[in-house]
Amino acid sequence: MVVLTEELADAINENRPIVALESTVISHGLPYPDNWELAKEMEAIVRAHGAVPGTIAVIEGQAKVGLSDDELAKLADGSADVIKISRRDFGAAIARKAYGATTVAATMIVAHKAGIDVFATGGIGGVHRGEGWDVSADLIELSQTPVAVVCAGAKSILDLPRTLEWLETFGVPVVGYGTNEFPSFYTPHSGLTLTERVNTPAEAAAIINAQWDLGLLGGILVTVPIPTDDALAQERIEDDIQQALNEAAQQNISGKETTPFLLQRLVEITGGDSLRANLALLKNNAAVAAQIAVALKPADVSNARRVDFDSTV
Ligand code: PSU
Ligand code: MN
Repeated sequence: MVVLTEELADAINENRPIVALESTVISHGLPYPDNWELAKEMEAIVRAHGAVPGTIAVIEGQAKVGLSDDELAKLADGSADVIKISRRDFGAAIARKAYGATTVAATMIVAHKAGIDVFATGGIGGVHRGEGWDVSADLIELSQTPVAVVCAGAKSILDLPRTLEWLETFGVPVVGYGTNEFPSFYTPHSGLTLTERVNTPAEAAAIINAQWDLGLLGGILVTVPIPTDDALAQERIEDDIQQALNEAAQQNISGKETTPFLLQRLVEITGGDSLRANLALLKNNAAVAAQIAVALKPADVSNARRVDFDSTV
């Protein structure tokens, strides 16, 4: 069962626009205290654009939407042992009354159970480079859970052509927001062309609505390029990524450790430049997601798709 704060339960019952936010980026994607400040800032940005933020995590075995300051701090400051939770990990984390930070996949699951249609994150997981068959559960979730995920594409630590192919195969719409190109997280460019472009929140909302109205209840990816001023230089970041990937291979990093390892090494290798870019795109995505949530008119869509939520706290 999913537990909502009173504010979020009210917002859902009153069909107000809501934006879900994930917590793996807080616990495993960014260093302290930037992660704590970012979590608070993303919530504030969502509010400033007229929507209610719902940060999602597992707290002492409860899947929660909307966190207190104390709960957010526990996820951010390293004082608790926080598990990285994807679809497969919920049961164990809940049974053990653990703290868990939710990935894109896990955040989509909880958002959908609560009746939330829009979710802002940094970048989705995808098909990793190499022949190791490391494919993020985020992709599978996008194919089966009706939440619109606003992101800056996928990082070029991944195999972006294969990631896009995978999304096409499994029927996930990928929409460029003000771009015809799949953004590659730290830069607006990847050289990969998208089939759909929108220029306004209303256009994005119309596509989301139309897809779901037809009963195609899967995820929709809205990809927003990092703002130009915050973007990193393409060639340099590619070299740095290659270095991080080489180190991961040398140290036999695998499974769920891979993405956090690469992100942390990149922050170190770039002397903090990748961190600044990451923070900037997360805030930008929060603003775009809130505008899409406002344009989506939750009254039209959420009620039909709501699954269930439990008590309020
Ligand atoms: N992208 C980021 N920062 C992150 C992640 C992605 O820029 O912290 C997290 C997201 O929560 C995503 C997860 O769902 O990494 C993907 O992990 P994996 O590759 O193990 O599926
Ligand atoms: Mn993986």
